[in-house]
Amino acid sequence: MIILYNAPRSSASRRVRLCLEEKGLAYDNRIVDMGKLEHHSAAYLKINPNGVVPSMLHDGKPLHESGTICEYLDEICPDPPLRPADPYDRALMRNWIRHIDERIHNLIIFNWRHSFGEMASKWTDEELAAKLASIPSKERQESWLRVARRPYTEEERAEARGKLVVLLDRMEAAIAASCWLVGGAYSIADIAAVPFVKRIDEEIAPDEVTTAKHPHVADWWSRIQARPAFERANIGPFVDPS
Ligand SMILES: N[C@@H](CCC(=O)N[C@@H](CS)C(=O)NCC(=O)O)C(=O)O
Repeated sequence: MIILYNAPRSSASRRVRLCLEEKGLAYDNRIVDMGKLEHHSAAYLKINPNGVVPSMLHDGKPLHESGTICEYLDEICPDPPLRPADPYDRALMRNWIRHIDERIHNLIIFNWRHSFGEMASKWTDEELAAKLASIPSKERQESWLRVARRPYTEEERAEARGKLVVLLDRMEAAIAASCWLVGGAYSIADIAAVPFVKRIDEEIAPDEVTTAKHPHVADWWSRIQARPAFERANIGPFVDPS
């Protein structure tokens, strides 16, 4: 039995939902209320010591890190395959996941203000200190401190936006050569990129995922969104319509 602890708008959660839906695996969808900071609760930290979503329980065994979870799912349920058969291509797939995890994911933290800005700005200093104390990583303590007290400046946001667009440049070259990111077939590398392309396309730099700017990425994005699993994985809007 699979239990997925996740949040609807979390990029890392979206990856795992996509993977589960591609595989047609049934799962118990447990929503973690990030607005209430449930992911920093003592009970949740027992499942995921990093205090982030998603986490998965498979037959009672906990697993965290969305890229790791997707690879695990592909191992326990190999059909349809979501990893290239060729070892070299499989290594390239892992490098895409690593690149996005290490260089791209932290760039969208400047947009936490949409989800958490109003709430966090109302915390008293004592409340903020108590909340920071329950966050396991220094890096994420800093992220919450920023959203509560020092919102990202327009210059910082512009810098992050620029770096996100570089992801599209890298993807453009890969997709031009192979149709998908790696090895000529849809894989966990593509799944890893989906939530970030969604964010770029929807709110960060919509004119970049276009035939004019990144034609191969734009075509890839249409093909991704046409997949039945995309619909089922609930990759909805990140920002509420105003
Ligand atoms: N590398 C982790 C990243 C997980 C992560 O950062 N999750 C975000 C949501 S996409 C989160 O829980 N943020 C809330 C926080 O850090 O307090 C993964 O891929 O699972």
